[in-house]
Amino acid sequence: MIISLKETADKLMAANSLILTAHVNPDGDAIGSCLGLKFMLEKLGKKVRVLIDDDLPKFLSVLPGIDTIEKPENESYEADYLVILDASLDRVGSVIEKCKAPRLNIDHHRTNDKKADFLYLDAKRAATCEIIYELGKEMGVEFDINSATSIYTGLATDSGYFRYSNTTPHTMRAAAELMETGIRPEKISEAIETKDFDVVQGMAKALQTIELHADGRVAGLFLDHELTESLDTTEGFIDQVRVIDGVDVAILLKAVEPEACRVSMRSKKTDVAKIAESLGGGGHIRAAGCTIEKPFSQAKTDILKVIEESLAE
Ligand SMILES: [Mn+2]
Repeated sequence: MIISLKETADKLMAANSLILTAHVNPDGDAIGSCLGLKFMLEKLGKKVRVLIDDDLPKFLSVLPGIDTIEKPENESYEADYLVILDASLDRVGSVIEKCKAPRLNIDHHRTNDKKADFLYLDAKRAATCEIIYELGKEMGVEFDINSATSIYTGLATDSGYFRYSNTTPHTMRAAAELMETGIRPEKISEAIETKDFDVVQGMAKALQTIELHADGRVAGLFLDHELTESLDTTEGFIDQVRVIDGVDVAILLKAVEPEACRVSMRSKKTDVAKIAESLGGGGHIRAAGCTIEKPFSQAKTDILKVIEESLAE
């Protein structure tokens, strides 16, 4: 059932205990929205746990409360609601089986599968954290340095530090208001952008695989299984590709298994959410992804073919 922002706030306020979760392979928005909402709900006296069925990326260790995030154990979890943030139900791993509470889904992905018991979806928002900010206002919770740091992080990372086309005046007003709590954006971005030496070396290796296709309108990094295995992270790699002059669609393809490749896409004109959806994935018009259950070279051929057929004029 689709519900309004107010109904979402009412449900959260009426609950006593909540379990919050977000997608596997979590990013700044997934974790920022879990922690931001957790801090606000705790201020209202709620019992809140955050369960993420994955390892947390090191670059998010700057976030207050990151140590309170739990990995689901082999048990079942009780709560008044399971709140799924920044994803559809099928992207949260084993949490969905381990907690049978009514599903309250809060998301900004246009491609949300709408299978939750209650869904608040606003695809105009740059980040789920932008919705969490609105929920804070709706619930009348005052932002403090902890909730503001978490929410700001999601706003900043999902909007490319307020540079991508999803950035709106509302996004910037939200960020400005959060800044009033005393958070320091330069400290947050510095912490998030800090990389270990071997990560930068890995990026150098990955960048050597760069290829141009479709008369320079498509560019990609194509990481075979061996190279993918040797890398700790590929966070931010695609940004090195999307800046190339004349490139509309940037791709990062990683062979995460011998027979499965994960594809991320960014675009300037082409609707990559549509391309991702046609391959069983999802996302946003300008940033989307999917998994192709095929070996590296076949997956590469397939994705390039689909993209070249879908390029915007
Ligand atoms: Mn997001």
